[in-house]
Amino acid sequence: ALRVSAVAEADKTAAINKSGTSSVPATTKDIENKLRYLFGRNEVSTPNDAYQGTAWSVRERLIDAFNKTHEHWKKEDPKFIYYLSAEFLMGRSLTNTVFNLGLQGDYATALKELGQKMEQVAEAERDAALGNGGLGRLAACFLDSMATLDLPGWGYGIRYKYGMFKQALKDGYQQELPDIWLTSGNPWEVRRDDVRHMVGFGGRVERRREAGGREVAVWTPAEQVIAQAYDNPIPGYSTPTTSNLRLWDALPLSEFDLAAFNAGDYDRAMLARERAEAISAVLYPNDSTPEGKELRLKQQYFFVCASLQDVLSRFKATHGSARWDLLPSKAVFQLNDTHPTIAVAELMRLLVDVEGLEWDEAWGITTKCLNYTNHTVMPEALEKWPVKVMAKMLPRHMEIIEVINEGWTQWLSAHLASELPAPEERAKRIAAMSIIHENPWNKEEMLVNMAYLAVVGSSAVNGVAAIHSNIVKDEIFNDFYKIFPSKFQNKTNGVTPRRWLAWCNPELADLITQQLGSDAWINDTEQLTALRTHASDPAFQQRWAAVKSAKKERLAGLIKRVWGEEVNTAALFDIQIKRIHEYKRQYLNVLSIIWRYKQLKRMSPQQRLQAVPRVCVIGGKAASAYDMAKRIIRLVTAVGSVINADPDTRDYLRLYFLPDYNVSLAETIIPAAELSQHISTAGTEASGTSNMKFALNGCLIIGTWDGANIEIAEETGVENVFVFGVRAEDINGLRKERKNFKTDPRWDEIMRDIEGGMFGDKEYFKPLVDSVNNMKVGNDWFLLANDFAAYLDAQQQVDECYRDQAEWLRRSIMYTAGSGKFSSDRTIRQYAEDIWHVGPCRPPPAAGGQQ
Ligand code: BZD
Repeated sequence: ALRVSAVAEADKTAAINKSGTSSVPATTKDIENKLRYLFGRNEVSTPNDAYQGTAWSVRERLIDAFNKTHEHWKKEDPKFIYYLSAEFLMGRSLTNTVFNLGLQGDYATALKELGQKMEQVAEAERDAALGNGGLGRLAACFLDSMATLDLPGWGYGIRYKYGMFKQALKDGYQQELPDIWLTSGNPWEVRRDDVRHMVGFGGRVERRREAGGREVAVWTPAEQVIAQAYDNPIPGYSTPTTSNLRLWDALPLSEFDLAAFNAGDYDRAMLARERAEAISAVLYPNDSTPEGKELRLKQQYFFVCASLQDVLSRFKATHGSARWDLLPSKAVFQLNDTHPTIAVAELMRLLVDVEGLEWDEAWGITTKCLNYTNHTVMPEALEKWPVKVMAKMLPRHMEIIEVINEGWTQWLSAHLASELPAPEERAKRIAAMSIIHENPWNKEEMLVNMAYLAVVGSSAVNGVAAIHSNIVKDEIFNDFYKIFPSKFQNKTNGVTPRRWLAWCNPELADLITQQLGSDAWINDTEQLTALRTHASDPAFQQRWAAVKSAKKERLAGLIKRVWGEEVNTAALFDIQIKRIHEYKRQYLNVLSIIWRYKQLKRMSPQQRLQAVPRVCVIGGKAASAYDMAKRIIRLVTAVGSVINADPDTRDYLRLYFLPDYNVSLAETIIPAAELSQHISTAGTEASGTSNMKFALNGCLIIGTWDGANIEIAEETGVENVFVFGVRAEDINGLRKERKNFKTDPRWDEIMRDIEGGMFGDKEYFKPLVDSVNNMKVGNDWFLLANDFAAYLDAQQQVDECYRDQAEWLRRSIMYTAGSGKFSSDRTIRQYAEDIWHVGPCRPPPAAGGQQ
């Protein structure tokens, strides 16, 4: 007989027991069967059991939708988008899949029958963390929107065995643990044993003359691996469309070297296998400085080569090998940053060496098919590979890049002849725009500039927020912009309103739906503007506040689990969650918390009663080799332990570092946030996307005039945002004058406190203090001292506003109401219209389906 957990009501248990399995609804039975036959477990007794049974059951519905969509797309043969990205930060899939497919009723009831709650069951899933941060999560939001908008398109990437490391704290310091996410199987993927491609590395290139007299390059790689496809179906919301994320796993050509094995050399027998598997083994945990390791280039080429072969072989199957001129009308590739830029050379190689096209024809096709998105302006983040490394690993590609660069610089020379008649001037400009150039720090070394290769090889180049796209045009690629102004575009980022409001904050979503009279805002977020007229309505504000309170309670529960401490849920919940980086200035946040603490200490108990209580939360991972970022984490935990233990102030101020920030944690934290911090030095954060998620959930922003903060302020009303700090156009001047800058006395005091050991660990914090205090050019690069006083003022305004709860709630509603623009549906529509030139292609509704 079936045993259900104690939470199930007695009558239900009786009903099930009485009639055996026959009264159990089909879905319940299916969940049990999956658990029984796939895992050999006879009862659903834990949320994890329920998760496994449910996920494997949902998977079948998902695959049905996937198959129907792809049958339809095959028949219609529309133009396809291929989103090439080294990272897809998908997070959990169960809730999103169930809701996007409209199956929540079925599964919620079935789980209830089994004595389980959908919410808890969903928590048993491990995050798919195949990305670092913003760039990877953007790719995931884009897949959701493409499917929801019925756009034929796939993501292509790497199936890392180990994703983003898990972060733990040990004595307040970051510790990195491996992310072993595939151990209990992955119900959200389908291995395609019939989809495999060979990928080669190294070796040599020879010339051969073909029968017709044409000279061809023949590349004989020294090493070959197999790219094995895994498909991850991507369900759209409120549509039968279910698209695909195809990820590649690297396998050895043969299980092991039999000759070596027979000779008794077991280590050598396994070597090729290990080398191959290393390629898709682990995600590089760096989110801003490129990892110059050969293995990283190998990863990039591995997934690009497999993906392009895959697309070209499907194209050939439909259109034969004589109509390559049609390729740009059937396929468009988006390069997510420079990581897949080797695609420029690889597409040329496939068209010229393999398919036998003439160079010029191939170049015309290649540049029509490719587009490039830039995500960062920081010079050290722009990827460059030593020519030596590239030539050794990808000898044919290096030749192709050299030929591309020759053609490019020759063309430039002619193009610039009238503008720069003096030969030295012209040579200088050409050198500055050359794809291959000297390493400025080591004249001996030549580098391939991947961003320049992407710009030259693409039809469109875009930044990810208005200010960022202007910096792309006016600074980092200005020489290119002057020559090809129409190539450069802006596509302000967006986030999916499904995951980031409807599914992660169903209480707020229900309130909005009730107020607007329909849930149509979920795929038409512009409808949220109608909330503006209710922003000052006290009754609506009260209901709005009740939702926020419930979410704060939940976050308080999480803090309790992690830190063992109760927090005051009437306090202002102040959050900064993102990768730890000097430019994002978590350090500045800590400095202001220290100042707040010192002020509270100086007050009398009577005065303190007037203070606005705050619970500050900081979360984020530091790249393993980023020493300064790790020191910042330690500063947060050290300051937190002093503040949280102080009986004088602990009712008014807390600081907690929440370890292992990831997509799922964001889904809990963001709905509970009242104030969120986006305080990067102006001109450094390309866009930011968590700012959009917070705004969507009615969270106020304290931020600099940077990235998408600017556009959020425009939509929300700049008077509703706590904006502070220097502007991007003043940064260069201020950096030069930094040594003459007179720091605020409050700043000096705090620096003395940290140096003097107020938070312990003074030796460890010394480099942090020095990084912002030695008044030589280049120090305090991110201008914390310049923004410090303005930041404290803005924090003061936050307190004043919070005292007036009606005003705070009005603003909170205005943020959600102003979020319409920041749906990734809008972003994707703009890519589809302005860059991809791809239209929707919706499969017919499933028989008996809800859509
Ligand atoms: O991309 C981020 C930017 O910093 C954000 O401002 C922006 O909102 C998002 C999305 O456009 N960039 C990254 O996340 N970059 C990386 O993660 C990364 C990863 C590997 C190598 C280099 C950068």
